[in-house]
Amino acid sequence: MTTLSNDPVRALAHTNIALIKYWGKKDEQLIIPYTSSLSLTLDQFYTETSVRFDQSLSADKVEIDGAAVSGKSWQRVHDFLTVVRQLAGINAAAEVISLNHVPIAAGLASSASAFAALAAAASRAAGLQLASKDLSRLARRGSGSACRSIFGGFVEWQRGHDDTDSYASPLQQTGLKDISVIALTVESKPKSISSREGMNRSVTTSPYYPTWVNVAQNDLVDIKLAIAANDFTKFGTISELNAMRMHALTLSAAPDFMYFNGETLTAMNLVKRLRHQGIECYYTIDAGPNVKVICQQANKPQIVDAFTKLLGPKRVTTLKAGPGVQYL
Ligand code: 2P0
Repeated sequence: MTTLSNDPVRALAHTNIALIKYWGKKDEQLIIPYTSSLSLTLDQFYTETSVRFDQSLSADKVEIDGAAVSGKSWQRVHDFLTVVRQLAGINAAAEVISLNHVPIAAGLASSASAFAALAAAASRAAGLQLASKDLSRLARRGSGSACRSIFGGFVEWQRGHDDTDSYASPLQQTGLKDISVIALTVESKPKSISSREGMNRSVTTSPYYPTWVNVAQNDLVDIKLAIAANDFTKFGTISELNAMRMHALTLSAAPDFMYFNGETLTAMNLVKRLRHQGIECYYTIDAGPNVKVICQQANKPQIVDAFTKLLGPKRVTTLKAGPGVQYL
C-alpha cells in the first residue's frame, strides 16, 4: 500500500503546437492515434497544477482558474484521476487546483498543458515515480496532445499499437533551433466542434481518411529530414501542407465542417503575400480559426509588423520553443 503524503505536489507544463497533426483515434478509450505526430512545445502558455490525495475527502475536488468545476469537466478530471489511482493502488479522493497562464488573448487554450501538468502532479502525489515515457503514456489518457507536452522542443508522438507503446519522446534530430511562432488570435470563443467530435467524424465519414494515414506518415519522415538538414524552407512547406491536409478531412466529412472563418483566410493570404515578397513564413492551424505563423528570427519583426497592422497588437503573440514538464 502506498503511503500518501498530505502535501500537495505542484507541476507546470507548456502547451505545444503540432506541425504534423494528430487527427483521429484508433482506440477512443485509450487514446491511441491512427498516425504519429510531431510538435514544438511553446514557451509561454502553460498550466500550473497542484494535486493532493486525501483519505478524508468524500469526492474529488477540482478548481480551475479560481472556480470550482462540475459536470463534464469534473468528470474528465475524475476519470483521469481514477486511472492514476488504479496505477498507484490507492483509493483516496484528490484535491486538484489548476491555473492556466495565457498571454493576453493568445487563443492558445489547450488541453495539452492541462493534462501534462495533471499527469505529473497527480502521479507523484499518488506515490508513483514514473519514467518520462510512462508519464507521457499517462498524460495521453487525459488528452492525446498532452503526451507531447511532457517534453520540450521538438517532440514526436509514436502512434504505437496499444497503451504500452503509444507515447512521445523528444526528437533526436538537433537542427532548426531558430524557430519563432507568431500566434494570431482570430477568435477567442470556444470552438463549435470539439477536436474529439471533429476527429471522430473525420475518421468515420471522410473518404480521404485512409489516404491521410499514409500521407501523414510520409510528411513525418520528410519533416524529420528537414529538421536534421536544418532546411527551414522544407520544414515550413511540409508543416503548411500537413495542416491543410488535416483540414481537408473536415471539409470532406459528412456532414462537412470547417474550423476557418473569414479572418483565418485573410491571415493565410497575408502569409502567402509576405512569402512572395521574400519574407519567408508559413502557417499552421489547429481545430479552431486561430492561425500560427512559423518563421525565423530575422524575418520576425516584419511579419509581426504586418499582422499588427491587420489585427492590432493585442491579437499578435510571439512565441518560441519551450521546456518540458517541471515540478515546482
Ligand atoms: C494536434 N489537435 O496534433 C491536433 C491538431 C488539434 C489539431 O491534438 O481528443 O485535445 O483530447 O485526444 O489532444 C487536439 O486534440 O484531443 C489536437 P483528445 P486533443 O495537436
